[in-house]
Amino acid sequence: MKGDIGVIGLAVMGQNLILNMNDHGYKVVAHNRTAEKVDEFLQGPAKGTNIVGAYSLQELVDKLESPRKIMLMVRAGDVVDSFIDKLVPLLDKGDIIIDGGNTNFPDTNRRVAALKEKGIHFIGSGVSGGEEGARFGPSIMPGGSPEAWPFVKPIFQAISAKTENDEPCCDWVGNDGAGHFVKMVHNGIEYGDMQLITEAYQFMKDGLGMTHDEMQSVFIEWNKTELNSYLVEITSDILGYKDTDGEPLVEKILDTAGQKGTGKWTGINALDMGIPLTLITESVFARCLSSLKDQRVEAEALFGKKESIVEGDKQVWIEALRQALLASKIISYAQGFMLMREASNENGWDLNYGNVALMWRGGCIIRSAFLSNIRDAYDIDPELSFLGSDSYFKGILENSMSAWRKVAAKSMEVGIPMPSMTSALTFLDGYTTARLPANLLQAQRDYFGAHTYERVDKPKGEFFHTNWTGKGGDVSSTTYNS
Ligand code: NBP
Repeated sequence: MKGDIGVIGLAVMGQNLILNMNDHGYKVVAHNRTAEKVDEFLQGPAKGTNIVGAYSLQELVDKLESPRKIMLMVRAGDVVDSFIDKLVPLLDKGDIIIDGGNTNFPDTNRRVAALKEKGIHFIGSGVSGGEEGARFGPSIMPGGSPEAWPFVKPIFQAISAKTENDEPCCDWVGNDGAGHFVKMVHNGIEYGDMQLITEAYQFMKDGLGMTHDEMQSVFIEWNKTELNSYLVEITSDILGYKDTDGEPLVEKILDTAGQKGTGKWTGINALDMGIPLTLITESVFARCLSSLKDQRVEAEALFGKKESIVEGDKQVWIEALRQALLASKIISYAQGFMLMREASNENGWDLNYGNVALMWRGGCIIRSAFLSNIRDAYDIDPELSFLGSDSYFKGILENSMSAWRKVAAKSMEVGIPMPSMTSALTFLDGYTTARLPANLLQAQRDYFGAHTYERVDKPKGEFFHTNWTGKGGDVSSTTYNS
């Protein structure tokens, strides 16, 4: 009997996905560049299963049922192109290559188009959930050649995470690089969620002087509220974890955050598309700032250490912080969905935002109860342009406003950096202001560069230039927007 699917790449993700597929009754053929890893896998975790090995790409291709489905779980970038180049001469028309790595979506756009010319279908799929997700049910976000989806769907939906209603956290996202785009936004949102939690931690630790056990209890309680999520849950575990000397391990970890690029890509795309994705972008910059450790140590010595004491009833502050965190999180998701909407319009992907929320509901790092409410919001209005306008989320934003402002103001007053919570509030203030000071900005542009402006008392699209000093000419610049 031939194999149902081949997987190339036997590192943590590949091995665990294969074992997951095997558990669901699929016969998997496993290959890896370094052949010894195939043997190690077959004699180790795969021992006693139906998984078979292939020591060359030809052997892999020969062992697969038609149309062949070959999933790459290798390092993103050139390695994926190199495997595609080697596979194509061995494949038949109608065969399917799947890239399950963290690929930047323009690469997927390019690969779908290039392989289409050769009659090969290509799927670029986000896979989230790390090692445990891959093994027992990840969130899977596939996009690419739609003709390939019916062949891959049963396998992917079987191995994916399920919601409490047993719905698979995997569905077709859209054409071309849509799957990898949605995975990129997922990762950007993950950056935002993590940064917000760290800001709450710093406020509690430095501002309120709380112990780690106290903070752990707060996160345990928060996890019983609308903030219920995987990241809040693991934060409570981390805060309670003691090193061998009985002290909290988290305080012994160097405060410089790493990043692998997906948050940065999300920010770059937001700038390219003109979407104010402020919270995620601030979260990426917060990681960049954290990495300037030596400079920060010098600067603290130069400026003096801040005494960031927050006075007042601790319980009142903790509840205010919870509300600020929840409201900021709504803004982060609202901005992320604005970005997806713009990308969907620009690329003709026709994204289903309720389905995206459903795919993130289980298996992935940002899984949370909250995503069910997002799904409901898009069920009510599939074209919702701002998540905060949905009645459920609008209610939370309004109820949290006073506490959110207090936390933001206090953090500024005592010098606790909270870039994401404060920028989220500033965004909402801007978004809900019908008249912003951009009129003055347009006047400045026209003053120094004859960039022209539109008038509130004239039809849109009519442009005016004023000779502000009486010295300039009357020639205006062209009125394009980049
Ligand atoms: P890695 O990203 O560490 O990749 C390891 C695999 O890539 C091995 O099979 C390795 O082969 C192969 N490889 C490398 Br590295 N360089 C190669 C080359 N020049 N030619 C051929 N093969 C090469 O594995 P991973 O952490 O399992 O992740 C796989 C993909 O899934 C990545 O794109 C990753 O970003 C993504 N992802 C990872 C996670 C996670 O939590 N780790 C979560 C979600 C998505 P070798 O054994 O011969 O060196």
